[in-house]
Amino acid sequence: MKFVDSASIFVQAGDGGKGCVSFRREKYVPKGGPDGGDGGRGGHVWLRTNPQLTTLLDFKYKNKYIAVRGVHGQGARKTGRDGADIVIDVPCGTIVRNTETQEIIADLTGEDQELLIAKGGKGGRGNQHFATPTRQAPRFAEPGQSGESLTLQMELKLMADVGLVGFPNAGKSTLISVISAAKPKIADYPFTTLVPNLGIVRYEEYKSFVMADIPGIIEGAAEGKGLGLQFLRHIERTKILAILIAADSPDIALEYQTLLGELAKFDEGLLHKPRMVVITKMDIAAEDIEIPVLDTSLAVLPISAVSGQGIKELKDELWREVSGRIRTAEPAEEGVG
Ligand SMILES: Nc1nc2c(ncn2[C@@H]2O[C@H](COP(=O)(O)OP(=O)(O)OP(=O)(O)O)[C@@H](O)[C@H]2O)c(=O)[nH]1
Ligand SMILES: [Mg+2]
Repeated sequence: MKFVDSASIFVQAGDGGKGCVSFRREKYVPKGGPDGGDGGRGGHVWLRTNPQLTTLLDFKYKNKYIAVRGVHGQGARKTGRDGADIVIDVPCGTIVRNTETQEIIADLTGEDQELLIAKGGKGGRGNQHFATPTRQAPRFAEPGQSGESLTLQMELKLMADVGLVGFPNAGKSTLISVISAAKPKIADYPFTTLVPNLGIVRYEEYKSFVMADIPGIIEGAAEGKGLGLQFLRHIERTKILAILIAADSPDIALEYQTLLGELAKFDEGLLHKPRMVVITKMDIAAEDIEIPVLDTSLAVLPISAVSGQGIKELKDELWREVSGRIRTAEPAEEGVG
């Protein structure tokens, strides 16, 4: 099983360059004053959120980030160059912990958010700074300071408004592909989606919301069946859940209960989120399909990604819920997302 939504990396900022010990040498001035320049600062290490990213998978292949040190100072008061900074791109929604203390350093939820995670060491001062009336020829300079280093534990909980939940093959990726610009892989076998996809759904002019498509879940996911429940962490912060069930399901009510059961095993709080049911693949539904009443307060929307049936109504309903314009009988519980 791939754990793409957590990763551990080591970051080390550069050390500062050494200050220089040097004395001015000019023609006719046999013994000039101290002119040793300062060392440059070591390179910093930054984290930066990149809305294009939806997994921490890249860190499986590269998990050490070491910035270079500052250049040492030189004679003639020449300051050494600073070491180049390293910027590490992470997805929005990355929670960063110090592995050693387990303390949360940051929850990077914004777009293009930057965080200085390891500070480069200051350069040492050159001997030009240490001359005094009684010590006109200091033969020493400061060393550079060490750059910070630490091991980070990162966990991703994607930032999205709507989370799609359903059995494999329910049509989650197909839905996100027709209502957003996301182009996920779609196929008629289970577990096509292995990493989450995010799509921006445009609604009228200037309005939009973000939808997350995650791998399918099956009965027993809590015990590790299928891809397990690890991806459910990505819907912990969504405002609402859309539960997708295919119209050709052998038992819609049972499928619904099974999904809720698995959600609850992962996090009871997920059941407190507002949710709706989307019956997909209506174009291949039996003529006499009867959609059972699952819950009287629940919106149930029949759609077909193929014919376009119900897509507009679904977008309307999603927008209403996401923008919080209507409140259902039960107030949406705060603090679970
Ligand atoms: N006829 C019809 N087929 C659909 C519709 N939506 C999806 N499908 C088909 O159902 C199959 C599964 O679709 P996906 O979108 O990959 O399903 P998924 O829920 O993302 O599946 P996993 O990623 O495996 O969890 C594909 O063959 C789709 O073409 C629909 O509205 N009508
Ligand atoms: Mg899929």
